[in-house]
Amino acid sequence: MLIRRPADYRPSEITPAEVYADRRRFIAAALGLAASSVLPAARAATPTGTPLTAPRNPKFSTAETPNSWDDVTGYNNYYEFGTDKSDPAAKAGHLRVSPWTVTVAGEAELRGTFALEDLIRPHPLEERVYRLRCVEAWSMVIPWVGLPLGDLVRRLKPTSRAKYVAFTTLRDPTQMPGQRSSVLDWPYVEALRIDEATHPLALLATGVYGRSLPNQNGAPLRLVVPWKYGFKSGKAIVRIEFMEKMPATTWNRSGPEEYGFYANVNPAVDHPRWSQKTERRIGAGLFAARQPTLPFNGYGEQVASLYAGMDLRRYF
Ligand SMILES: Nc1nc2c(c(=O)[nH]1)N[C@H]1C(S)=C(S)[C@@H](COP(=O)(O)O)O[C@H]1N2
Ligand SMILES: [Mo]
Repeated sequence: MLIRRPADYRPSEITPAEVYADRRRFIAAALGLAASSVLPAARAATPTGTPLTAPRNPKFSTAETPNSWDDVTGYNNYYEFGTDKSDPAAKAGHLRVSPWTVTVAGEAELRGTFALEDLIRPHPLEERVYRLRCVEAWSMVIPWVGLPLGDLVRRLKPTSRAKYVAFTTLRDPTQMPGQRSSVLDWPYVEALRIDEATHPLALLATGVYGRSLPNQNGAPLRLVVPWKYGFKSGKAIVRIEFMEKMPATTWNRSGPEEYGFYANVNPAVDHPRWSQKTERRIGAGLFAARQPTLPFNGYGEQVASLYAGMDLRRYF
């Protein structure tokens, strides 16, 4: 026999795609890098998810080259599934993201528990290519698909007492193994001031790369606040609560000296344990130079006025 058909191979001769991908991620994780920066992909990455109709909004998109599908979906922070960058891709796949409901509570006229589709249906989706700057001093460029958070907030009609809005992630230790550890207080809650939430740059994402979100990126609904450190952008949101007082938030509770409520990207305020002046662009390669971190992650022209007169060293 000259040419062997796939059925003729013994299993031991084959490296399944998943094993190969896992090996790349494992090597990458050991080096603290994105998979794509260590070994070339065996094949063109195959995007998953349902295609979404979402024209790009150039006004709110960076011209920088987006990170690869592999980087965006293979190098993640999502402590509900473990603390390694490769854990979410390996472990979030089984999370049931449909049906999904979101409860709107607190200081708003339109309260209640809504099917996700009913909550977002009136809002057209658009694509926005945003920089993501993690507090750990790495960054990516990600083509999100979503709806402006402000449009939804206005539809929910916050009362005049609503000064903050909190976003809560699903709490379900049977589906989220990381929640069986006390690495953070569960559920994950992050919040914004109401004027931050209604800023045109704040996005509620339902997709990435033109398709519905992979679970590791926060399916079926996650926040994206591009001028803040990534931890403010909660994933798998089940509750939106309007509040008069500033709520306690997960990362601020876990380390108040290290993670402020505002968490605006600020190269002038170092984390107590590392500098925030520069960042490593994931996927840029092992020997690429670090790049300077910009105030408000480069979105200062749009958002700096939200913080006029505030001491950003104190309110970090
Ligand atoms: N529920 C939840 N949301 C979360 C996190 C998390 O651990 N749990 N990690 C945050 C951090 S630190 C970052 S940098 C971003 C990463 O988003 P990405 O994996 O889609 O790039 O998600 C944020 N949202
Ligand atoms: Mo992060």
